[in-house]
Amino acid sequence: MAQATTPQRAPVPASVDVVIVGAGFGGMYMLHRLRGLGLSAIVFDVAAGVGGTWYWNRYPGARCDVESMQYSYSFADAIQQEWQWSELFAGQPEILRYANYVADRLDLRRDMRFETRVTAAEFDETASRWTVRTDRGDVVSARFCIMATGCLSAARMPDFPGMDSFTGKIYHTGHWPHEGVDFTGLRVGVIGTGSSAIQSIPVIAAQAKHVTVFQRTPNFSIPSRNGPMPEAYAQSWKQDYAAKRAEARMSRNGIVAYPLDRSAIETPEAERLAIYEQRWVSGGTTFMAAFNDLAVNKASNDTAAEFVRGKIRAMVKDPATADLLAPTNHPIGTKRICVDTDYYTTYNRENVSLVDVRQQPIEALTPAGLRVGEREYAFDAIVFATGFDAMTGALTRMGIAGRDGETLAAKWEAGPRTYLGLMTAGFPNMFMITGPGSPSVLSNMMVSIEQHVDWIADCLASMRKRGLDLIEADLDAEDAWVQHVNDVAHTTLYPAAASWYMGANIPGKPRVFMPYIGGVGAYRQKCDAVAANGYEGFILG
Ligand code: N01
Repeated sequence: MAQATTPQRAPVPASVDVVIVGAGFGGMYMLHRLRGLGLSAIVFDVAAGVGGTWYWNRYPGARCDVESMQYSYSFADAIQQEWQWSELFAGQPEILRYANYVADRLDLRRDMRFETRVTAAEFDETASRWTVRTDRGDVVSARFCIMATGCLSAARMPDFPGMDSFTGKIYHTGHWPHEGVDFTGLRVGVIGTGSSAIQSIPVIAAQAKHVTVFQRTPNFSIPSRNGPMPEAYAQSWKQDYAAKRAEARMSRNGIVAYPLDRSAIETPEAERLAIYEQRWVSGGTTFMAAFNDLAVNKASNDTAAEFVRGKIRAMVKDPATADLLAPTNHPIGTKRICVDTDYYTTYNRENVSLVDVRQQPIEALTPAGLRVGEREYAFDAIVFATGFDAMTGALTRMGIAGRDGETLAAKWEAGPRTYLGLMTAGFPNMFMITGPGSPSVLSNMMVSIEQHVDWIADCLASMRKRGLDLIEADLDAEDAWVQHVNDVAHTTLYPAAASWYMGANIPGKPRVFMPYIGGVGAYRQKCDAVAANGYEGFILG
């Protein structure tokens, strides 16, 4: 958004131990840990405040699909005891309030500079330091650079012909206006049917004159069953937080989900359906933990997919619309499963219609709206719920250059390459929080963020103790890890879907399964073992 005047900021130091890019939950906790080690640090963020994802994604209905009691920091018991969540699944405004509360509580902002975009980070081999530049003319020298840039922060806008010709308003869910949008009486087009669309469509439909949804790929969505937080439920978590957090850290997805340790296909049908029904009634993404083989066995997966398709057909009155909404082109869960409030039943409203753009894509925006084939649709506003250049976009767009001036964008041209998702060879002293090759987006991000931040902080402390000041991923270790990430992904059904996990949503992006699917607990053990073995696979100097 254009700034009339450049906002005031506190001075930026010329030299620090660590530059952190990003003031979301990753950058916030990283700063806190670095302070605890007595290291100097500065955090840059293009936003005007803390919160990252929750700062930007202010679209109507934006809500976390990990339960509130689990989607929060665990590192400070006082904070987790005193913060009160009002709903089972917190909405964006409440999560942003929480981020601000933590920032206040830990006095984080004095080392943060907002409305400042990092435009370059270059490694100076002679000095073994990073030079970080910003769009406000800052030049900072740092021993370490930590990228807390988020996995879903680089919004993706398709470049339809005629984009500039549309005379109505254009919005992207990932960059929603802070003052909100009133759709009352308007004709609204929504492009996309991923998590953001599925959450926002019911809310927009309740306001707008008419909503037309353009769907390329239908998605599986599970009802959230959100509601006010029962006091007794919150207390049961708070009383047992230490044990529950420990369980989440060693779990598959960083969520206490009580997975059933049995195969779907080997369970008699009546019993299997009863289990699905029970998960459906309790709601949320833990539906996928109903059996232990839904991600790896197609026949088992089919039973879950068919169960959800049956639910969609039962909820949506018009059979043709129900058919369009029932996904058949990917196994359930292999595109990020969605969680909703009244999504499918919204299509029973008179003022909502669905347009299939799989065979016949959106061709162009026009002054009045958009065109699909011969047909033009007229709108007052178009909402792009078209997602993100996930996992790599924020990093490759930043102007990062390592040894010999090699850019990260060039190194990752054929797909991201990291060791443990923490570092990439040729870029010494540059860490990533929840980078590609780590469980990140396949997990409760809070759990994965804390694990990475703790690992990095402990690594820096260990280096200091040993008098070391350089760490870099070893290329062989990186190659082996990339291979392992790939091998594990291909034991699952995930690569069968054209998902953003695979880079498939960005034209020309290499098709590589980017996150690590081996499980949060197993991954943590691997990272801990690497550290215990003297940072095996890293070159230290
Ligand atoms: O983005 P998406 P999102 N013409 O990439 C469609 C997290 N999240 O912002 O599938 C027509 O999932 C595209 O179609 P297709 C969560 O991890 C979490 O919704 O590529 N359609 C797709 O339907 C999530 O997965 C929460 O065929 C076009 C949609 O746009 C991730 O963020 C809430 C198109 C994009 O869906 C991203 O979700 C929200 C075109 N040219 C988000 N281009 C919660 O915690 C794209 N599409 C609840």
